[in-house]
Amino acid sequence: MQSKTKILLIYTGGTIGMSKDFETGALVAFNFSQLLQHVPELKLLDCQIETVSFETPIDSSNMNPEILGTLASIIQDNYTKFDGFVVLHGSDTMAYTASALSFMFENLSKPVILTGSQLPIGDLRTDAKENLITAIQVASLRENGRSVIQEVCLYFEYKLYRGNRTTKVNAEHFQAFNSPNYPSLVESGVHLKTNRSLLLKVDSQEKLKVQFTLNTNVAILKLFPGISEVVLAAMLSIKGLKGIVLETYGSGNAPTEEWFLTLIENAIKNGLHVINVTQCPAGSVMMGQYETSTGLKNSGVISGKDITTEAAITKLMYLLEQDHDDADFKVLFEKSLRGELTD
Ligand code: ASN
Repeated sequence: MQSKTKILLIYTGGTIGMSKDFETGALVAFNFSQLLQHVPELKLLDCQIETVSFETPIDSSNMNPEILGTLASIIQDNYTKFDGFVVLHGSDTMAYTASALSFMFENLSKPVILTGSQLPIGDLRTDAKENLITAIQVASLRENGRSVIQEVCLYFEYKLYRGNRTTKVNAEHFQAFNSPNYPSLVESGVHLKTNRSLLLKVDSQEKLKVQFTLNTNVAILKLFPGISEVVLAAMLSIKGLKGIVLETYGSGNAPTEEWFLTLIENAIKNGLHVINVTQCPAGSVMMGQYETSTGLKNSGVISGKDITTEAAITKLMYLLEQDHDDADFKVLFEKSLRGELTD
């Protein structure tokens, strides 16, 4: 007889795991060993679930590279024991964590599904139960002895997305996430509909490689009409800065004023990696399409193509921890490592 699929449920914090103290009305983190009692439906699932909780659950606004490293260790330490992982996480920075984990885990052949909710699991109108139950079901999908999903994903409100393609788009709707440049991988309705052609294909012969650290010598700068020379100069001359994500207009456009281009050009000559990402919610950077991006292209600015800002900043933090010369760095950034951009 085939043994049941084993899923490790990791609680990091966030609204999903909080319950209302009916005396004070405040949201408090509940003891996660009682999870099965809170969601009796989990017993109906055809898989074996074990749970582990952060000692101190966090609101995801407090997520940082050190805690990401801890989360990556929990997954790696349990990698051979379990068939899939469901990470309960606050929604605020979930897209960043999903992006970061996708880079930190190379040759992943098991699902790592992040989910959470807008309302606590104990709330009458909660979205937590559906998100949790379906995330576990998706993580349990198997075929020919292998997991169907072999990448880091985010499940929210009836849709499974590639994690590094997501962005949080709404602070109060149950539909809190979107994946503007890549379709959803699974849709949950009466049936779970998997778009197989969209899934990341992995070479199952390759061994899992985990990078536990991320470089924090990075920044994000969003352009706006009126950005001044002193602001740009100050940002680009931050001590120790190794990389910056420049959120530009439209298809990667920026001012053509001489001071602007000279500052960018000199920063790149001095070894700074400058990534061009569009501030539009969807679409791609195409440097050279307009005169307003030709200067950036000629200066050696790296194209983020259709990557999200969340994936761009975490990819930058990931690659900066490795030893690449400038040319290799640009090539690696501009190609898809985990399906985060369209080549
Ligand atoms: N502030 C919460 C968090 O990100 C929001 C949520 O989970 N819905 O931890």
